[in-house]
Amino acid sequence: MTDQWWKRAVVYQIYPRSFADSNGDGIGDLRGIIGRLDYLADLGVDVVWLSPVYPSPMDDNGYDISDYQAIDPAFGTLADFDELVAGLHERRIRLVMDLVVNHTSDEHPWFEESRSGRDSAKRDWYWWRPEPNNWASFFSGSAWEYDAGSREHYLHLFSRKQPDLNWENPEVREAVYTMMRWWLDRGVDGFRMDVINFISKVVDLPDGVMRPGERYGDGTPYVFSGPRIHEFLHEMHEAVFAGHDGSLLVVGEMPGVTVKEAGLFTDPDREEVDMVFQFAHMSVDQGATKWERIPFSLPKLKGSLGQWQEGLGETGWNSLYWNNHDQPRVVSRFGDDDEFRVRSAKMLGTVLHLHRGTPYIYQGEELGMTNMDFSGIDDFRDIESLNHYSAATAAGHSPVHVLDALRHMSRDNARTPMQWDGTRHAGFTAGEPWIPVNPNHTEINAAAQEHDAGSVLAHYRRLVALRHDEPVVAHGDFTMLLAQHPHIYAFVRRLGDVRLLVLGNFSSDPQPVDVPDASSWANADIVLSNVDPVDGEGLELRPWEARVYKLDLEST
Ligand code: TEU
Ligand code: CA
Repeated sequence: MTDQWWKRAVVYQIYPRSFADSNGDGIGDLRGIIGRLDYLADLGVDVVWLSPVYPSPMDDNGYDISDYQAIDPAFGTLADFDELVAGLHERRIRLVMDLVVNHTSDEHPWFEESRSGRDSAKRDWYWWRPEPNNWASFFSGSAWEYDAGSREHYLHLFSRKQPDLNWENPEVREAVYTMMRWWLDRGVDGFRMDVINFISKVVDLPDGVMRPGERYGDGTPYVFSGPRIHEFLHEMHEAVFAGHDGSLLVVGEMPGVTVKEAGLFTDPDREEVDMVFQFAHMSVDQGATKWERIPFSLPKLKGSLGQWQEGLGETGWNSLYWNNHDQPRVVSRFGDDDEFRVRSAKMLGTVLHLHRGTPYIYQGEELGMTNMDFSGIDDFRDIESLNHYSAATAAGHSPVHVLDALRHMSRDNARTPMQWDGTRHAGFTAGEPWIPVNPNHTEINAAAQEHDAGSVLAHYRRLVALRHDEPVVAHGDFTMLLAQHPHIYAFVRRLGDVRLLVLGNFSSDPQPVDVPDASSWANADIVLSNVDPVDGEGLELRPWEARVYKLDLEST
């Protein structure tokens, strides 16, 4: 088995549109990232995952690609890209690109040729039907669009400008593998593969179940991890990754994936992917849809993450994340973004990063950035949010109610500009930002935390260092404790004679902690905490406190 270096790695996700703008047009770009490489090196991360920077009409901010082998002028040039790769590699940081091949843009030459006529050579590169089925799009409305020119409908699980590719067609697969090899030859170190478990569909596209009150059916049972998904991913491994003797990182984003399926996808012997992004813990505070909030329950969150720790304990591997460009900020969601913002941000990072798996830091998470207090619908930019607003209000939901749901769950909460300093527009741009900067940047910003040992940034640097220095963090097994405790997250990691006890208080009240054989931890060292421990107080955690004990049986 190749050296699975990514088990010791920490990944940093950059959403280029909102990271750093170098030319004052209010849109982040590659030269902006190049200007911040030392910041990433100081944080200690091993990999950068770069969300899409390819030419795109930007209907879904780049997840709608019209040319896979170039850079969108808004982000820069291929020369800028090569300079970025060189700058990262100089700092021993690898670059993982975003691979969006479940669908293309409707302005991609492949689709333009496909829609040019029913007998087009690329007609079968997409899903065309005389009549649509009843499937819903993830961005509201039908998953089908009528093309007047060729008088048929095409499938688009996301926006109508994101037609789904037909992976049943070997020409499509070969074209994708050729493109992937082109980027690897250019020095790229792997891929984050967008909704990659959607590429194999049940080919007769049966109607989905209609939920009461819904206009469209749920097609996901015929899309999630379809009949040929393992065949396609293994074929891709053979065609693209096999020659790279494990030096790459390949992570599949897989909405709806089960623990069992993930065990198959990430089993090294099966040569499919190294790890997956699963979403179970991202819906613990959601009702039937992401817009219907339900009260947060810590036992439910522990139940979900615990199940994945156990399920992939022997074979396979987990990705660990609270945030990405599709989720609201975790400190506002599961933490306390007011009185205890700094402490809860550190506690959430500690609890996540010490699980078994590869942790992902989303830009700004290491600063404790919060959700945005959006004033009205005009503040939003995200197609999913805007489509939901118009669909929900058209269906009679009160705009106030829908706006409230958007404030909590909209993806735009993750997409407000990176807060580099306290100046106008947070040092993100000298121009007018494409989306408003969070006014709390005057308090929450990188410059203020750079040299502050008590900052969230300093704590994340310590977290990354702990994974690099303590093999138990990367390779230890995982045992959940106090699974039903409503406020305490507690677990043990073990590797040989070394044990870690990780404790986190998810409440604004002090919490006594009664862990099994507590006495054995009495003479353990505290290797990380977010509140200066007071001696002799036994195992009681203050509000939002995190503490990590290390016991080395060999030395005691
Ligand atoms: O996201 C897929 C996906 O699962 C999200 O749409 C998610 O369900 C939703 O946003 C949560 O609310 C990927 C990309 O990460 C996302 O940015 C793209 O919009 C989407 O695919 C289509 O490419
Ligand atoms: Ca720019």
